[in-house]
Amino acid sequence: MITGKRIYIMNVVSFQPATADKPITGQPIAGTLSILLIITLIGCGNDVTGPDDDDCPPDAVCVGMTSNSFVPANIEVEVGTTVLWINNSSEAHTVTSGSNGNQDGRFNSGNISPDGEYSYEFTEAGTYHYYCIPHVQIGMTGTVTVVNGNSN
Ligand SMILES: [Cu+2]
Repeated sequence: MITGKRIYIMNVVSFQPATADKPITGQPIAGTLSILLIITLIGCGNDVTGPDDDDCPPDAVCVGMTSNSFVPANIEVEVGTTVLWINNSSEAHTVTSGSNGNQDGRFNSGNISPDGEYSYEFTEAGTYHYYCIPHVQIGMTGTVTVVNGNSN
């Protein structure tokens, strides 16, 4: 019993230098937090999807949605192309045709939840402006320019 107590005390005493070392052991933790922060920032970067994104099917042209923008905002596609909007952000968005917050009635996705998608096939040449209803006032707008394909 007495030996056990002594061991206990020894442990407490030997624990003391470990506590003094805390700033040193704290550095790797801070480093880990920095790495996590960097990963988080890179993760935000991954929200930016586009035509080359892995989530984009080979037969579609894709536009990503960040928290406040379409990426890329302006695209040009050939007639008959299906454009797929992918919401990789943490906010709900809409893909609504029209400009300056005025719908033209051509298409409207309704709310697209995070991880949600919306697609629309453009069957006629022209310039199609669209916007996100919740975020149009902070400039979340885009344009799809549809051109006649080259007959090879
Ligand atoms: Cu939005």
